[in-house]
Amino acid sequence: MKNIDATGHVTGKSVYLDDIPEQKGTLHAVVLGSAVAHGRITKLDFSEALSYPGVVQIFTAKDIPGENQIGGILDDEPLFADGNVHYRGQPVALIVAQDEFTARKARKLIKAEYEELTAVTDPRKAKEKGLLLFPPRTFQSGDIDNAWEKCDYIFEGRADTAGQEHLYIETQGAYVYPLENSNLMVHSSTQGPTAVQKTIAQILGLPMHRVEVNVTRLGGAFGGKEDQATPWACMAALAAYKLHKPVKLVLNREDDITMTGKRHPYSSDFKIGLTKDLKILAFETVYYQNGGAAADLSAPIMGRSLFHATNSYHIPHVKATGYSCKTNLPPFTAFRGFGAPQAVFVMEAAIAMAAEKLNVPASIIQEKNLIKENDVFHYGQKAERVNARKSWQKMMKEYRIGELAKEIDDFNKTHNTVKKGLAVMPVCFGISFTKTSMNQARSLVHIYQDGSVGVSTGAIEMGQAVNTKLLQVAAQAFSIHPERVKLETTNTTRVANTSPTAASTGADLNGKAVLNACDDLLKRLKQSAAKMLDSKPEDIEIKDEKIYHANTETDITWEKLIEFSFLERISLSAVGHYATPVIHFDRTREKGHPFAYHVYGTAAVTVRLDCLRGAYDIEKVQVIHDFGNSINPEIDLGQIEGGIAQGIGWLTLEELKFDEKGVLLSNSLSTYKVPDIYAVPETLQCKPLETEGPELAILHSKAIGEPPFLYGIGAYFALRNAIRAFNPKTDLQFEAPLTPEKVLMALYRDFQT
Ligand code: LUZ
Ligand code: MOS
Repeated sequence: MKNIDATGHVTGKSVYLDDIPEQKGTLHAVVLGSAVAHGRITKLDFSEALSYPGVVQIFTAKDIPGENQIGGILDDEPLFADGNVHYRGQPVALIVAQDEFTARKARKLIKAEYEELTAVTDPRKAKEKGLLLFPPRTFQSGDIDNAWEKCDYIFEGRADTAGQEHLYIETQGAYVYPLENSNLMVHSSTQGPTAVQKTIAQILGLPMHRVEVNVTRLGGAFGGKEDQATPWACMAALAAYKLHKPVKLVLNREDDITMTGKRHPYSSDFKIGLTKDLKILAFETVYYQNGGAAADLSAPIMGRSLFHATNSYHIPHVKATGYSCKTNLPPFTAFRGFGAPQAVFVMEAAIAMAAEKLNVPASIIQEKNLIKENDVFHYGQKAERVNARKSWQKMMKEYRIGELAKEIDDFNKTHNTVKKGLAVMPVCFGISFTKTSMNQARSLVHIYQDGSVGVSTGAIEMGQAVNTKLLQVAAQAFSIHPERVKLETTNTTRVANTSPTAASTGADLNGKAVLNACDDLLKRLKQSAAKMLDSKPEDIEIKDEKIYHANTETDITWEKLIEFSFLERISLSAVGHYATPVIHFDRTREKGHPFAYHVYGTAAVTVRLDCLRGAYDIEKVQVIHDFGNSINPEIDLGQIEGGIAQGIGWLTLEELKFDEKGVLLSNSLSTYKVPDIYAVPETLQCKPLETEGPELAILHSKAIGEPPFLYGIGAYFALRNAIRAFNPKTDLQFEAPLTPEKVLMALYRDFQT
């Protein structure tokens, strides 16, 4: 089954926000962001801007009829700055004009002055000053304090990862127009239409039912639109509501990069204790998360870091503590992996340090400590249907990694200025929103009189092809041709109270809700077929658009059955609801069963390093991935490839840099290097670990969105091994990204010929 969007994408006909035809009289808006990272607004003079021809109105905090508040979890984030500013780019005002060019011109004519205060950009400094977004949180298992004396080796270190720009191709934006009675129609490029609806209602002081949010698809999101699509929709809605005019607000790339949050930078400490036979007995870590200027999703992101503190390993004594630190940077937000990649990097850094100090390959420590069936994760969930070791072993065997390691050793012995490095990267990712209540979804399925089917869900199509999967689910459930099924836009009046499409759960939650509605409809259809055939519903089956009675094909087709059912006045519409069973979590003890299941896999990453220039290639990434029973292997492979490229970019190329005054220096694609075709692996092989797949995965097809991102972390450690093959004495901190510049310096630090 091909991605149903493939032709539209290739021919440029797929509809994104900016392709929606503009209504007559549409106005355009741009946002004025704070020029300083921390301060007080002392002057805001709009007079010149307002008198510029074509400018309609300028809105600020005082124009908000409801609450000036957009915080999704904590009420700590105003839509427009109210006197104080907390990061550079923080929205201060909205300029609305007849066209975007005029609005931009007018923005330059605004006279804004600030009394600048000291900006904090470093999370550890923020922690010292007591600037925390939330109280710290600790996950603990075993008895860490008494474990250290049982360890034969103890190593301590620090590991830092930088942030990451989402770089969705479609920037943030919204288009809002008033309907009758000043109700609002909102088109938004959001992963969370309900969040947009709810927050607009709060900003305008309206009940939610007066705000309709519609989403066709997004040009990428990666977490950046889980809740940071909301403010722009609120601003457009405010202007549309106040002016009774259609208003469009689409950020250009520069505004988007400077005003929105990114992946959280983390600075972390770790301590790892091992026995003589290389069992990890104890692991302690402290994460200093750079949260930015407002809470946003920092708390659940820290939560996921704590859950993934031990990656795919079972460690009997664990203590992980997280500080969400408040800094004067844009509020950092969800990004593919949602805090897990940062934590997994720390775990792998600890293992790498132990391996280097003990002069053994890291893979020996990794393999020895992989989690096994019935081990208990440090948060209390028992590990079931564990595929950590199986995927490891299959990877070793299928790709002959033992031989590869030897070849690389030989290569390094015979080459002086080119070195190779290998790293093995096991992955374990928990599937479910960590907040149990978010694990619910609904669908609305209509069968039309002609037998065609319309499916609405809360899932957002953002390029991951969730709509294709949902279409497959409905077509399979009814056993009808996929062409009979259409995926409708995501709309809050058809499917209400949606969770964002996030946490890799889009296909699982919404797919189960679709199945549920289809099952209801099937029950009704079987009753009606039984009536047609003067039989019992239990004896009816629908297969390939034919009705079977007692396993015998009849001359009743799907179309005939639908027509008959309609005339019988049977409802051909159903709402499906799904709430993940089994999961629960107790925040007071930090123990429970938060995840429906885990996704496992192992990758081997080979890099080739030019030791004269510091330039490198990712030669090979070889993966065994646990798809369960993939519903669409090609789409899933696409997610693996994209995730790996994005992970490699995060740790080797993308250098998100703010200066000490909180100014983003890497604010364009000329200063922020993202992976291109040359940065992706020359060879990328991925084979499935053949498993049944859990019942809680949609049709046993495991969630795919986020887990593969973690394979990219292997590139960092492979590169590190290549550097050390050239210069074993180098003092190389665990500091990502490992850009070519840093690689070059590391190659020649304390270099001895
Ligand atoms: N979003 C969220 C997520 O709200 N909760 C989560 O647990 C999560 N996990 C991954 C990605 N987004
Ligand atoms: Mo996400 S990081 O699943 O929005």
